[in-house]
Amino acid sequence: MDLLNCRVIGSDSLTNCCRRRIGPNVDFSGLFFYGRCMSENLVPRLADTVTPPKTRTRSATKTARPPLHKVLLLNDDFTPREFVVRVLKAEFRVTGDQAQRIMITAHTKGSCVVAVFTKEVAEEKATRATDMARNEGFPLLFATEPEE
Ligand code: TYC
Repeated sequence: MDLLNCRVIGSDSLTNCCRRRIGPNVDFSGLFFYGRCMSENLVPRLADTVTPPKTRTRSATKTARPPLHKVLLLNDDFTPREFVVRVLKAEFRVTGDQAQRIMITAHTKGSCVVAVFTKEVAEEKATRATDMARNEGFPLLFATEPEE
């Protein structure tokens, strides 16, 4: 008998059924068997008793990602280009090349997406970068908006 390998599933009434059919000296307390008939030569083997793992749908297990927000750099006519580059490097950890390209894009197009973060991080970075400019008396502005 390969009882101890059987998976614990089912109900008390099935236990009683096993005990009755297999014999009174066999203690099955705590073991519940899956199936209809439990006479000794019909005791299920491991392969028969293992319940297949529940297949979950993708939507049930998927963890929702937090909505992302863009940080935008807005152009103005007064902030020096070098200062914009310095703020970008300091607050957004971009390279000099990347900062230069972001700055030129905002300068020519009016605005540029700097990076994308969770809402709180995007707002904090935009505020810190804008504050850096205010502290130096420049009107440079960073804004945030939800990503589509
Ligand atoms: N337009 C500014 C100038 O010519 C430079 C600048 C670039 C300012 C990008 C803001 O987001 C900006 N001095």
